[in-house]
Amino acid sequence: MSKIALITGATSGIGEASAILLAQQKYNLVLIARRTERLEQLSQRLKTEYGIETQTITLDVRNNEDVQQKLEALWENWKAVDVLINNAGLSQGLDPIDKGNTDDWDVMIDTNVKGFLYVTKVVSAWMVRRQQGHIVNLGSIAGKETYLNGNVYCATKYAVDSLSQAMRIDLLPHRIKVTAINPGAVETEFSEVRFKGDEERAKKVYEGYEPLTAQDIADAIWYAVSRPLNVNINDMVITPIAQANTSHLLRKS
Ligand code: NDP
Ligand code: 8X3
Repeated sequence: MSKIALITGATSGIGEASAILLAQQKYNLVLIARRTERLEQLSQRLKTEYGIETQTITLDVRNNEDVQQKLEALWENWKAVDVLINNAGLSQGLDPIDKGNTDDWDVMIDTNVKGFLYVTKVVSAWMVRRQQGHIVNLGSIAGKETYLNGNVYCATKYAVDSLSQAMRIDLLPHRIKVTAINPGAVETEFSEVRFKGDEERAKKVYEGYEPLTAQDIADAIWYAVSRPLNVNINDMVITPIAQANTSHLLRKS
């Protein structure tokens, strides 16, 4: 029987690349994000190219009521989720703490921490029922080390780091694996979102070196997911060769 993975933030970047990779591995997929058209296009593509089954859920993970209602509305057979990829997340703004936009702070905290928790609560309960499952959380090197003006985004990813450790403890009696994947610079829509559509500024983030691709991170996720049952990959930090940490990046001038 095919396995099932539920991926949040499947319409772009790391989530989309993970969906494609898991479809290649014949996983049936529950694809979640806010942009319905993109979800439908991806779903059609994966069904046609890889012959898998999919469910799409247009969902803003910040809305706890919707998260509960829309996830619980899935047919029972779709609740046998083997792999949850908690990937939906974003950064908004890059300002010092005294000049930060509090609306941006709310969006980051509500999405990266609260939304991440809302989805985890529902899906981990399904996993506990079956006494099996694997949760993969998208943290960041920003959750290992703070950088200039990263303040609130970094704090949300520190929260993901802490909650990954907490989940590993709480879910230990239920044989549920928890993996935290912590990438450095990956060229996706991340910087365009951070800079609110300013493509020029977003492009500059990746200039002068070769950033990671979403596929590189999907490969790392697949490595963790495809280990034997007795092996759990707890934590991975992955950077481009040009990046030592959040503030040391070697760019060609
Ligand atoms: P993208 O912007 O390319 O993708 C983000 C995804 O999250 C989109 O599919 C978006 O879909 C979804 N999303 C955002 N907000 C919500 C929401 N409220 N509800 C549901 N879905 C939402 O960025 P990445 O692929 O780079 O980012 C994926 C994860 O990886 C994030 O958690 C990010 O913090 C993390 N990360 C990224 C790094 C990078 O350098 N790119 C490095 C380290 C970690 P939609 O807009 O359709 O809802
Ligand atoms: C994304 C990586 O360094 O831009 O989490 O914060 S960074």
